[in-house]
Amino acid sequence: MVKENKNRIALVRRKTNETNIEVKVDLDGKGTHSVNTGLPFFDHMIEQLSKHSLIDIELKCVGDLQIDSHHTMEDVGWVLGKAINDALADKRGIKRYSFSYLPMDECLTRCCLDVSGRPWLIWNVFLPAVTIKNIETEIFREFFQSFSHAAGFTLHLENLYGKNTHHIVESCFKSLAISLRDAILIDPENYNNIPSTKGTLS
Ligand SMILES: [Mn+2]
Repeated sequence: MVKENKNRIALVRRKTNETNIEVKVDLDGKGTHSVNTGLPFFDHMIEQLSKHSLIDIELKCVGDLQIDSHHTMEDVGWVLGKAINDALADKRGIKRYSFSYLPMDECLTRCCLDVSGRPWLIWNVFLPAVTIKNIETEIFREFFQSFSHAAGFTLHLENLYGKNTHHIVESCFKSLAISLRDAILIDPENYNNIPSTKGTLS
């Protein structure tokens, strides 16, 4: 009964002079993924997002990595966010709100998410200005910025404490994944309604 919603699947392609990206998502997947951006650490993060949100993600990006990782990560964020937004369609029946606290060894990160159609990013995550395998840590904010805007998410990410840069970054992706899994679930008590008094979340 709940599954009367049509398949929540989307395919988005985007080609510019800087990146050529194709992404397919299935919101009702099993967390399977195939990710190739040319940036292994970034692939590892997108794989975490898939694994823990249960969103199947097939993603291929050929970007201008000879310049740096900025365009690739920003544009992947945009296209992935757009695909999730497309797959959500009118957002009928979803829970909409969720949050999670994600511990990773010494580190704790909180994600609060509203699948609102009102893009906003709060990024209270302070990363050492280092690089992880050719990725300057400041670029992770750009990923979450473009992702939240294209997805139409009000996304608040805050690292409460942590020392290890890899853990801090990974905890952001994982806490987003856990929140996302919950927020996009079809609520069996409310499966035919759009969860807004306004009547729209687009
Ligand atoms: Mn890791």
